[in-house]
Amino acid sequence: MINPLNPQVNGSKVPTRSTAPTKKEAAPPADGFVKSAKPAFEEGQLLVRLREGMGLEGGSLTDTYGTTVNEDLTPPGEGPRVSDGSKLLLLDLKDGQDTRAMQRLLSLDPRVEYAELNYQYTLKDQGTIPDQSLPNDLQPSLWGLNNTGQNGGKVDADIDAPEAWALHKGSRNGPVIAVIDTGIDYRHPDLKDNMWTNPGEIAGNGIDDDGNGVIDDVHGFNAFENSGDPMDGHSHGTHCAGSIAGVGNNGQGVTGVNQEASLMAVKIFSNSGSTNAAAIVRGINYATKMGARITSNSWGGGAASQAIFDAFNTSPALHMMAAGNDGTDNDKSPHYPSSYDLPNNVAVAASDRNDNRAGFSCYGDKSVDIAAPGKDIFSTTPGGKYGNKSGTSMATPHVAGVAGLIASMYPEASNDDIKKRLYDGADKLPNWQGVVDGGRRLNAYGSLALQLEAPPAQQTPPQQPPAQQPPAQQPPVEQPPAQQPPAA
Ligand SMILES: [Ca+2]
Ligand SMILES: [Ca+2]
Ligand SMILES: [Ca+2]
Ligand SMILES: [Ca+2]
Repeated sequence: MINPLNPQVNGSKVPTRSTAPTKKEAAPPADGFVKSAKPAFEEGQLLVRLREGMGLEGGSLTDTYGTTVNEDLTPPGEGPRVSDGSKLLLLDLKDGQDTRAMQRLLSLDPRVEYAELNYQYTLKDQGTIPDQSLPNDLQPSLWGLNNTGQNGGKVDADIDAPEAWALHKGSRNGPVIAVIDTGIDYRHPDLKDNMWTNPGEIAGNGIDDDGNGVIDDVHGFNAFENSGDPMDGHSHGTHCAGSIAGVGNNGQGVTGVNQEASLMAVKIFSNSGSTNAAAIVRGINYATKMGARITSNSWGGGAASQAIFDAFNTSPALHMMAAGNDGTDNDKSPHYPSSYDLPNNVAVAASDRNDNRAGFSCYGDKSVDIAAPGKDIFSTTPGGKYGNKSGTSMATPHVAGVAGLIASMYPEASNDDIKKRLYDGADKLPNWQGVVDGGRRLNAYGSLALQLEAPPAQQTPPQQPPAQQPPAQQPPVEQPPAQQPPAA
């Protein structure tokens, strides 16, 4: 379905209210409105606004130029411009009159306020949002994915998920996204198809089939109880999981940032929401061992822990971390783990449906990397249910979701590549300047569409090397056949 609030038009030269007339070239118009280089127009027609006091019918112009009034298009209303015969007329030109030449001629006529071409506009079939890319469960409560101003929100205060889905919707064969939290209700009808399944584990046989130290770890790990069952008895982790990858387009509930994905449940908290550093490290280590590419960490506070730092630092994954809900400046009072100076973490603040900082959200020009929707977020909860939650906990899964989309669409992307896409593809918003680094608010489409600079080309001389050049020094080492590690 076409979204009527984001029409694609071309040819508009009219300054909008947000781009008041200036001498400067108008800034690129807001989302969706693109101006083509050579706008098309209706041949043989002009739109002419008469100066005040001219005849209602534009008859004097007809006398001068032989044009005829096709239609009176004077906008209705009380404005000063519509009083006293200041008419906007659609004029038909005489056969043989050149439209552009007549437009210039009429523009110079003292009776005419302006004369312009009758530009053509096309409501594209949403080149960036094909119909089939809009899942049937993109419901209005999901303002963070697509904000058309519903419920008092601001149009486009969102991550442009529909536009992103035109490029990539996620994949169940894609990167593993670990939700390091209170577990996931892996039986939730809007999550179960997007759960990671441990390929080496046979469910329910009481045997650690893949020898990873955990019995029957089919969809993840309960690091708190050290068991193979990460069922969520709390709700926080299930809610985060739905924002990352609630099953999209299945006719029920919600869609996540990823319509399809591979979600690993790593339960580090008890059902009452407590844990310790050891359980956290245990959980991170499991995610590392089992190949998580992205982790989502909607938790924090308390003491800095070198052990937790080291667990993250050792992991090759990219870790999204909530900035915290104390409403304070993390540059001044660090919040862990998001304030750890790691090469592979991203600290996330929470925005609201008007693109403002949620009042509870921690911030930090240097220590928080990006903002994302985190207030009044609708998502999955245990027992096949749904509900709203607010927090940087809810913002972080949006970033983890986009990181997952990036890693799925660009399987070779390094952590630095993913971070660059997240940061450079984000919306840079004035009211986030000085609040988070770069004033960034997550944009999924921008992150997927970003053109990364190609690596610098090898400066190889085109000529053949001189004949006398000695052969390249190769260590005369016989390469033994690679040792296959014994199957674990
Ligand atoms: Ca949008
Ligand atoms: Ca196992
Ligand atoms: Ca088993
Ligand atoms: Ca769904």
